[in-house]
Amino acid sequence: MPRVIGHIDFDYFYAQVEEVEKPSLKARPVIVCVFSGRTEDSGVVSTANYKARAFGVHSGMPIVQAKKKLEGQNPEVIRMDHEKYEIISGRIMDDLGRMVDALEPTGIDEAFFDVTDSTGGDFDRARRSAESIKEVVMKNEHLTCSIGIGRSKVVAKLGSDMAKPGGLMVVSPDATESFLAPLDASRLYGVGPKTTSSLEEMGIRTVRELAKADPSELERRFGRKFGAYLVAAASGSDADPVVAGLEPTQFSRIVTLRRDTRDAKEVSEQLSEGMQYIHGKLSQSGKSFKTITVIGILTDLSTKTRSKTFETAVSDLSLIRGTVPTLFDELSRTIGREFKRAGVRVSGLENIEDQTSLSEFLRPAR
Ligand code: DCP
Ligand code: CA
Ligand code: CA
Repeated sequence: MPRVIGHIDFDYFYAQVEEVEKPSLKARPVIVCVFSGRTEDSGVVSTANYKARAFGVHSGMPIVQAKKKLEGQNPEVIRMDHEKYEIISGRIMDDLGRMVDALEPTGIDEAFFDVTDSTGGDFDRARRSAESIKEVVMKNEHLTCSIGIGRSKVVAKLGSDMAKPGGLMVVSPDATESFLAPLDASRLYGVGPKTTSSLEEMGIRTVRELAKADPSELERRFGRKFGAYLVAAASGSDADPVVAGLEPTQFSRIVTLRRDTRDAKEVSEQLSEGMQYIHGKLSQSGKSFKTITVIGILTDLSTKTRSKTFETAVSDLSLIRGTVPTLFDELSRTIGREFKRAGVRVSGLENIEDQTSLSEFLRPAR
């Protein structure tokens, strides 16, 4: 049975999150920026929506240059809010985790997944799974994403790249070879500028040429491991498995409230099960946490948070239950609207085991 591997990538992620929060931005160029603080405009563009990209703006471009390109276009310049994007990313990853056999996040806005078992190796069923994933991301977060499906990570990743923005590309096992052959080898996952120029020295530009190259020559040039990877990648048969995110960095739960409200007690009550879930996750994984955050998504879909950090890591359910209403109470005083959805997150995770061994270590020898 062929493997069925997917890659999902959220479209113009930071900028799209900002559009969701403020839909009027959709009609305008948006740049999300990291300000370095030296002068008013020093810093770089973190990402831009497609309206801004049409004028040649891209990630990593100095803000000054981007503004020049967008002169007269009424662009919206937004300060990057990493915390906010992390929260939304975490929520999507939680949703995805429930829909696939294994999920391996590889960045804030992308993940590999495996649906071999749940589709029985059937690529038509895989297409339908990918469509429902896209629907769930749209329904819960109002975001578009791009998905590629193939028989290996390399093929899946290429598929999502080509499907951008908003598309779905399914490359069945039969179609893999002809899909890969004409592409530039530099498009293969893991093939950077250095490898590309070495390949060019060997007269290799396309994947077709790479697939025909002498494997021992590749291994001699690039080392055994990477050489063998290149051979496999060129035929879309790289064997790297999808490894479920090994070390969690946070646990969170978000619910849609039964009605819009600003009442901290009402909100906290509806998160009661969520807190129990988080506590269960902590016990299961043997973790304690240092920071607890309450998350409020307001009726205008903006996300507001309030956190408390403890000096030492804790894990009691009663502590979670005690802290959440207080934080929501504080948060509700600062907002001008009601909560539509609400959540709790614990982060700064530590292994309870490490703490024990540390205290054992510190215990005087007998
Ligand atoms: N990012 C960044 N600086 C970069 C590149 C990216 O801060 N030089 C951030 C902002 C992006 C996010 O990482 O929103 C994801 O990066 P992607 O390369 O996936 O780019 P986008 O999601 O912005 O766009 P695309 O629609 O092309 O995926
Ligand atoms: Ca993206
Ligand atoms: Ca990405």
